[in-house]
Amino acid sequence: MARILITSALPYINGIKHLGNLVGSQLPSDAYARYMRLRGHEVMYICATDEHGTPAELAAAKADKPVDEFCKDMWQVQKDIADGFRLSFDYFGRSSSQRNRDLTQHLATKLGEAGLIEEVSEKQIYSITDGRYLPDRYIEGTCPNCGDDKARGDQCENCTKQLDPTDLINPRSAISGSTDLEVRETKHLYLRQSVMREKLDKWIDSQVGWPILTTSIAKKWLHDGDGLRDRGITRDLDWGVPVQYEGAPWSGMDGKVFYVWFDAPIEYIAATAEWADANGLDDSAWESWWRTDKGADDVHYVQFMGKDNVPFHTLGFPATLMGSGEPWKLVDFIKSYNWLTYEGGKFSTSQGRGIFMNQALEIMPSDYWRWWLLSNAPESSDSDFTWESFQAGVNKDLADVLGNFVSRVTKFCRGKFGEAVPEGGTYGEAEATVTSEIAKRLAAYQSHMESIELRKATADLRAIWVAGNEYLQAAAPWTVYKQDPAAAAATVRFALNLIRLYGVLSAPFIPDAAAKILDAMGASDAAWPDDLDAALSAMPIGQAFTVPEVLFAKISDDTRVELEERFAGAS
Ligand code: B3M
Ligand code: ZN
Repeated sequence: MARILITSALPYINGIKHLGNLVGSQLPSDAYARYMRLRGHEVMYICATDEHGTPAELAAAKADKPVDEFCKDMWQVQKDIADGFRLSFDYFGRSSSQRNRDLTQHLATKLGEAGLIEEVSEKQIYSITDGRYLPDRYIEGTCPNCGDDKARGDQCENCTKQLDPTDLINPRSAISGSTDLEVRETKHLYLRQSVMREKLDKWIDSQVGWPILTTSIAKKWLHDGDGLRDRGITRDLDWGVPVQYEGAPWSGMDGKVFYVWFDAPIEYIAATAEWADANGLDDSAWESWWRTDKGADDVHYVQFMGKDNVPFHTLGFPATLMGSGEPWKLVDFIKSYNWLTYEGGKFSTSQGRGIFMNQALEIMPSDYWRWWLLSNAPESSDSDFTWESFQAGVNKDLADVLGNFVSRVTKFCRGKFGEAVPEGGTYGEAEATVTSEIAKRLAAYQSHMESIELRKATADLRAIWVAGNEYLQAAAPWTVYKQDPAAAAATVRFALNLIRLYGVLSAPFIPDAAAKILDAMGASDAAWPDDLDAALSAMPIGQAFTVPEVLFAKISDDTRVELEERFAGAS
C-alpha cells in the first residue's frame, strides 16, 4: 500500500468554470484518486479555491459585494458544483484561509533569510480616481505600434506586441476609464529564481517519465531568451496575504500583498492543514504528507493542471519550497492537459459560448459529462467538444453498451428465473474466452491508470463492457432457454457476475452508475478484482439482485439540436 498525495489546480474564485477547466484538472485527478483508493492505497486528495488577486476584487465589485463575502459565497457555489460532479476531494479549502496566510508568510520569511528575496524599486501607474495602483493589464490605451485603441498595458491583442504601460498613448484605467493617472515609485519583493536555475534544471532532468507536455514547457521557461527571470511576488492590493507582518525580514511594505501565484500553490499544503483542523487532528497529520522529515518521504505526490499552469508548478512553486531550505515534499509527477475547445472554437465566458459547470449539471447527470470528458480528454493534443460527439458517447458507450447489457440481463433473469442468481448448467469455452479477453483488457486498464493516461483507460474499460455484450450476444440465452434452460441459466449467472464486475471497474469514471449497479447486484463490497476468476463468481447461486432503474437515458436528436442552439453564444 502506497501513500498518494493528489492535488488539482485550484479553480480561480472569480466565476464558475467551464468544462474545459474541469477536464484539465479536477476531473482527471478525481478519477485517479478514486482508482487509487479502490486499489487500496492511502490517498490524500486536495483542492481549494484560489481567491486572491485583482480579478477577484473586480468580480466582487461587479457583484456589488465586499470581496471577502464574495469569495465566501463563491466558494460555496464552487463546492456545490464540485459535489455535483462527484469530485471526491478529501478537502476543498480556501487560499484565503488563516493557514495559508501563516504558511505563505512563513515561507517568505525563510526565503528572505536564505537571501532569495530582493527589494526592487519600481515605477508603477497609480489611478487617482480609482485610488489604487493598476496592474499592467488594467491599463488601456492606444497601441504605439498599430494604433488599435484597446491595447492593454502588457500587450496589444491586435498586433500582439508586448508593451509596457508607459508605452501606451492616452492611457486610461480599464476599471473606471479614468485618465487621471500618474507614475509613482514603489518598492516590491522579487523572488530570485534566476539563482536557482541550475538546481531547478537538475531537478527537472532527474524526473523520469514526466509527460513531454510538462517538461517541454518547463524547459522552455528555463532556457528561452531571458529564461528564468526573477519575479515580483508582491502587489499593491488590499485583498491577499499581507507582506508586512510581525517578524517579516523587511519593512515599508504596508498595504501590499503577495502576488496570487505566490500564495496559491502554497494552499495545496495549507488546505491539507485545513483538512487536519476540520477533522480535529494535530499538525503531524498534515505534516506526514508534506514534510519529508515527518513521514512524507514515502509519499508519491501527483499534480494535475492545464498546460498554462505548468510554469508555476515546475519552477515557481518548487523554487519557493526548495529555496526555503526546509524539507518540504516536492511533486513527483505533473500531469498536464491541453485545451478542450467548443464546437471548433474557444470557450468564451464573456460571450457565453460553451458550457459552464453549473449549466452542465442542470442539463444532464454528472456521469454523462464525466464519461464524455474523460474518454475525450485532451491528453495528447487538444480535443473538441461537439454536441454530436457528446450524444454519440452517451448513447453508444453508456446507453447501448453498458446500460443495455445491465438491463437485458437483469430483466431476462427476472422474467425467467426470478430476482436471484439462477442455478443450473456449467461454464464452458465461451466463459473462459471472455474471461481471458477481460483479463487482457483489465491489465491494460490498470497500466493506463498507473501512467495516468485516462483517455486510454476509458477505451480499455469500454472494451471490457463490449466483451460482455459480445459474449451475451453469442450465448443468446433468450434463444437457448427454450431447449436448454439450464444452459441459459449458466449464461445469466455469468452475466450477472459481469455486471457486478462492471460496477467495480467503472467507479472511477462513472461513480453514480457504478454505485447503482453494485447496489442492484447486492454487492456488499466493491473490492478490486485482483483475482478475476474469484471476482466473476462473487455472486453465488441464490444471491438476490434487483433490476436497476434505467441507468442512462439516450439523448434524442431534437434535444441535441436544441442544446447546440442554446449554447452557441451571442455572436
Ligand atoms: N487558479 C488556475 C487559473 O485560474 C489557477 C491555478 C492555481 S493552482 C495553484 O488559471
Ligand atoms: Zn498594436
